[in-house]
Amino acid sequence: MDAYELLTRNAEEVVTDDEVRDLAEEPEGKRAYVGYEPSGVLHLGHLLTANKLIDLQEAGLEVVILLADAHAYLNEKGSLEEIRATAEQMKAQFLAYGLDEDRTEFVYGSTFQFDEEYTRDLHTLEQATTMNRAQRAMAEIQGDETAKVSHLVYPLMQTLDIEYLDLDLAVGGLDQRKVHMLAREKLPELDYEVRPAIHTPILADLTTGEGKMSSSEGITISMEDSTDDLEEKVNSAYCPPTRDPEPDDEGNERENPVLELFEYHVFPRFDEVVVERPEKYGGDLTYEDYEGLAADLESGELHPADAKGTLATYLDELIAPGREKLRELRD
Ligand code: IYR
Repeated sequence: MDAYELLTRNAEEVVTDDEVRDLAEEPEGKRAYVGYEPSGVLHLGHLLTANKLIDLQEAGLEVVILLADAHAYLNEKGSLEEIRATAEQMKAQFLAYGLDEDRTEFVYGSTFQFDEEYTRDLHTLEQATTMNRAQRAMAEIQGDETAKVSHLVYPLMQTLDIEYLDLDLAVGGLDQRKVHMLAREKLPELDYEVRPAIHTPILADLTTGEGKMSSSEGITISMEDSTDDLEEKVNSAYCPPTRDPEPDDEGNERENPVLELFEYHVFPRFDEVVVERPEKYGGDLTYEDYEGLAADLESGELHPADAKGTLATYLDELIAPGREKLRELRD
């Protein structure tokens, strides 16, 4: 797979395609980042962007993970000390998940975001941005609760991070896109360069296939799940034999979350997927890509129950090292 393909595969949006093509021409030594508000346990949402970081490392880029402690503080996730303790656990899980230790730099936001120059630039950005604009940038991240000044400062700081970490590429879930658009618009006003961004999709809720999978509502899969938890959760997933389910009775759009997990979590990390079946049910099935598996689910060759069992096995393999690490840290 060439560098451009590694950078863009499974991305929902690339801003702009020309800029990312330029970057893919000479990826060695270029710096890409994702920022995360620290939380003690990684879940599939974190791992989706981590998969992209692993792609980028394979393409030759250096990766910066911003442990966004000051951002989590603005978002009232605890005291800075508490937030930093959970960030250390997060770091260990990312490495256990498969990021290349030699090419991953972890940076605490608070190590540069309280510096005088950063603060001065932040105030300049505050002058240059309307409250409405900042609120809109934050809406996807924070939902309806953007009533505090801290919620308006947050996207402005995220904008400045791109400059202060000396980056060539910003990566994030689609929920970060409005902040990245704000950055594209505002950084030039401070005489800073615009950088491209790559956005990963937001996956659907596991049990309904509607809306988005999130850690606060519905079922999410995390580094804490045991093999049994995983089996139970995946077995309860919505999995009609199609990639394009009909909307529900109220007209809500639906996805097939089992197929999404194969596409965005399993196939990017494994060369092949084997569905184990007894001979009397046709024997094992082997897939080298997502398309083959999705087509067999649609034709009826692959039964949803077998797809789910296989998905649980592969997810278990992906999270096992992080689960082990968490256990060690807690003992
Ligand atoms: N807004 C992110 C956290 C975050 C991301 C970046 I990229 C930053 O520079 C700072 C914070 C979230 O929603 O988790």
